[in-house]
Amino acid sequence: MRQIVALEQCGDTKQQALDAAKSTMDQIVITLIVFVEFPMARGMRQFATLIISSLIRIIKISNYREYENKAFYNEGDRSMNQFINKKLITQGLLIVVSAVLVHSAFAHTRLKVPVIDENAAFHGSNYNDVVVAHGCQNEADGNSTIDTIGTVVVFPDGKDSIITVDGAPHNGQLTDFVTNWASPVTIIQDRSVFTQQSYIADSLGNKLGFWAAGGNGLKAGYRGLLPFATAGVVIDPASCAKSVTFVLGIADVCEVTDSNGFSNATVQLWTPAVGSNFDGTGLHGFDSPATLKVNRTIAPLPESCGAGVDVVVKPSAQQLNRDMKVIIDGQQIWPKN
Ligand SMILES: [Cu+2]
Repeated sequence: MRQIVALEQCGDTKQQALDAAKSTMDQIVITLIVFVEFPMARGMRQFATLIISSLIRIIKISNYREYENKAFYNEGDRSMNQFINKKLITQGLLIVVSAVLVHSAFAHTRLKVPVIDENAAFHGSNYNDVVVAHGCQNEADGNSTIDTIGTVVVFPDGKDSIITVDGAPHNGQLTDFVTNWASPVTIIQDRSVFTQQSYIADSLGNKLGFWAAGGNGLKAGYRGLLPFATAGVVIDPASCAKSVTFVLGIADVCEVTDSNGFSNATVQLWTPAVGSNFDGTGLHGFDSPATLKVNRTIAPLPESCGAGVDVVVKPSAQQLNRDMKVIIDGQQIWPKN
């Protein structure tokens, strides 16, 4: 039972996962939690390395405890290591296979196509979906059994956004790397999940996101695809960017509340923790946002750039506070004022 609950709550912290491992010696469940906790945007290779090293560490902890339980204590370190290594080999394959299976079954809300190529400025667009992964968690057993009634999706505006270059803060503008970012989102009309859709735009009319709500909503236990297109993104040929990753703010709303009413039962917040009203500190999905990575594929890197740099663009707290809203006929519906 404990295992099932742990699996359902894929946003548990790694420390919670480790604590559970220590008490139950249930390596597989814990491995899965660690697996889904890391954001995909860091790149698959780095991701896999992290997972494998976490796996080995966790297995070692629990094997060591098993070793202690079996009272091999007095035989010294050598027999302990032999015992642990033998166990590692027999457990490793099973765990990796399980982790891959469960990752696909218990993902957070993400974009269906999280990595795209650059696209020609005036003609291109990339078709995509927000994949709403699960509903909200009821308070009785923590399972995700509460239906989703709406979703709000916001891209960084590129004006007051938080930009990093290879992880270091960048004091310049997004235009140092991407020259045509203004109005990235086009809604694709679709009433299959929610019956109403509308743009979220800035005061100049730039379309920075959208919300979708209404109708019967998304039944818990089902997945929802919310289709949209992004405009062509072109990386400045003179820049050293080999990729630009846009971090989104997404809210899957299960019950309309004000921000004081945010809980795992009322909303799932997939936002970067930038100090906005939508950080969701301590809630499921904390600081685990969806991302759209645009790889440089048109102009080659200038030679002086060497290997090039990875740029990450997050929306500012001010932008999220301004834009993460559902407004219908001039009236703010979510969050409640
Ligand atoms: Cu989740």
